[in-house]
Amino acid sequence: MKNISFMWNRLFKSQLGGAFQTNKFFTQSFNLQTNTCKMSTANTVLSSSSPASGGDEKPILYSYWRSSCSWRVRIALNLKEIPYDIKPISLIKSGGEQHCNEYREVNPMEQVPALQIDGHTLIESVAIMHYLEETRPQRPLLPQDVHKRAKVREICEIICSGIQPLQNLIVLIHVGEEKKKEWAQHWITRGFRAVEKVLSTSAGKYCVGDEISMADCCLVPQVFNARRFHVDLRPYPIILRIDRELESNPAFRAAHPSNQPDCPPELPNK
Ligand SMILES: N[C@@H](CCC(=O)N[C@@H](CS)C(=O)NCC(=O)O)C(=O)O
Repeated sequence: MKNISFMWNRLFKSQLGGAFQTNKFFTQSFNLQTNTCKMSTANTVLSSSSPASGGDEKPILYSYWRSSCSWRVRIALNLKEIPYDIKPISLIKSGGEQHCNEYREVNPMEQVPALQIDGHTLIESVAIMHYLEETRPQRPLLPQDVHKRAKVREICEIICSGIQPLQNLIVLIHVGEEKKKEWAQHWITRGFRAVEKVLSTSAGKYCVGDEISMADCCLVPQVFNARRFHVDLRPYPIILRIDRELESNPAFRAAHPSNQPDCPPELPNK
């Protein structure tokens, strides 16, 4: 059994440089055999320590490099400086490892992400981000102000309920190869029109004011998806500005698909 460890510190040093390296030591490790959906017991045994302490064991994130929902959680973990291990679940290999019996025990929705943390297995990216926010309040992802919080949730909801599910892999397979691009473009465009409108009153430097929030964790991966489907983004200048602003943020960059252990070597910039 061959283990590969990624010391993100090295990545930060080689690719990012600067501020994020100090005392931030993200170790993402994965096991080549997990790509066949065999999960090592060593990695699934978790500490039962209290959530507030973060437990002794590193959380394990079931993730796929190009999954926007996994990416949201990776950003949140990185922003909160929570070290974690990644178990890649390939959404395409052998018809999709998310559908294998063993993974269905982890996530009965047969989707990524899932997070093992504090002795629990959590699914649903937004619920996971809220759990992290409530148990690890450092570097808050929700504003104090209740109106601003509502705006953050509004943007998350448009993206996570109104856009992503409609262009998810399982839906696109159902729509068919011929129509899938047009289908995805239609729903992303419709949702982005709404997001842009909300941002026109909520945005500062980021989606809501000048602090990075959950809304930004959701927006950036969705912009990546929009580009994948060749959506014309010119009508959305605020979305584009915020995406550009966050492009160089170390927590966002480390979470980027091209920096994931399961990103195919021939696709580092896709
Ligand atoms: N509401 C779920 C959606 C998860 C989801 O759609 N994940 C996608 C990847 S972004 C997936 O696993 N798709 C696999 C499939 O469609 O078979 C969440 O936010 O976690």
